[in-house]
Amino acid sequence: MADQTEKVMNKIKIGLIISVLIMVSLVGSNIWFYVSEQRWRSHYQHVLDQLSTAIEDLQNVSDQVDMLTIKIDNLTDQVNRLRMCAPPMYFFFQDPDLTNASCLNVWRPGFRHPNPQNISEGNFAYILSEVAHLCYNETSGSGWATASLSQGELPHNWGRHPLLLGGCSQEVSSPTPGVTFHRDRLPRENEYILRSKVLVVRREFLADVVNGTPKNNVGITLYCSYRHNCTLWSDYFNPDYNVSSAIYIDIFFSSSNWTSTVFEPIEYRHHAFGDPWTKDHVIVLTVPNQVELVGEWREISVDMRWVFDFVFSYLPSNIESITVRGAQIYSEGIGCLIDCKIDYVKMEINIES
Ligand SMILES: [Ca+2]
Repeated sequence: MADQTEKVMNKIKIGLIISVLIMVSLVGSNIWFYVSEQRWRSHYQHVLDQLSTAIEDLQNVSDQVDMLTIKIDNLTDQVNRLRMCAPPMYFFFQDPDLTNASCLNVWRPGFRHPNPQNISEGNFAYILSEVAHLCYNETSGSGWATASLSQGELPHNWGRHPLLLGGCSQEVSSPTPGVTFHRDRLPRENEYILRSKVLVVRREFLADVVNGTPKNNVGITLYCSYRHNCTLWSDYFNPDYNVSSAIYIDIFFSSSNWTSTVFEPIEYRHHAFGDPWTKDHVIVLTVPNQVELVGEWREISVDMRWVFDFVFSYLPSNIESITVRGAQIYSEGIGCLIDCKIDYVKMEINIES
């Protein structure tokens, strides 16, 4: 009987020990879970705090960006207003009376022909006795050729000569890489005048032209870079001719073509995208009352407002300004000889207009 009782007691003891062990395990597990959860909660809260702080910082930055944007807009308005009120800038030529005979000085001579093997004899471009002498003798009929005197910066790295002048008047002007004219802020009518004095010495037929007729011009080219879509400037010195980087404004003082018996005047008015060599804009206009006769000095007067109105009417509307950077006076022809003299080329301001 005692043995049985002892056995029962032992079972009860074992049962109690197992129960105690289970209870201890459960309590230990709960404590571990509790501690883990507290740790996780603490970490989670820390991350949340960090994210909240980052969001606040970003919001502050965003507010500052908004304020800076408003300030930039205000400053832009002020700059635009100042531009509208600023005295106009004009460009002027160095040595407008063509007094400097040295080709190393202001006006630099140059010759151009698309087929170098056809460059003929008898071409010249120089200054003598304060007069420019310009002649091209295009004997091949194979391409337009030019004899010129240039100053300023020419496109495609063709030449960086003594700079044009810029300022409110010739007297207070100084060398500048360019003077900008905006489509909506052009000189007024009769305010800014190009004047020159020109003599056509000779025109002679020399060669037939395939799919054309012999032609010749005397005039001035204004080389310009341009700005489009408000911010982008043309890549003026890019040597790649497939990139449109410049605008040539060709103002002809005299233009004629060969009719098989005589030279007849032509009145050019056109725009081309891409001249024979490049993809640049070429805008061509002949002055009213152009020089037609050979052997007679003529004074030329051209209102630059008329020129710029013409230029911007032909350019795409996203080109809002042009910058005059270089110039050449020249005689050019195809299939003929064109010999001329130019006494002066100057820009005048009429402040009474
Ligand atoms: Ca002169």
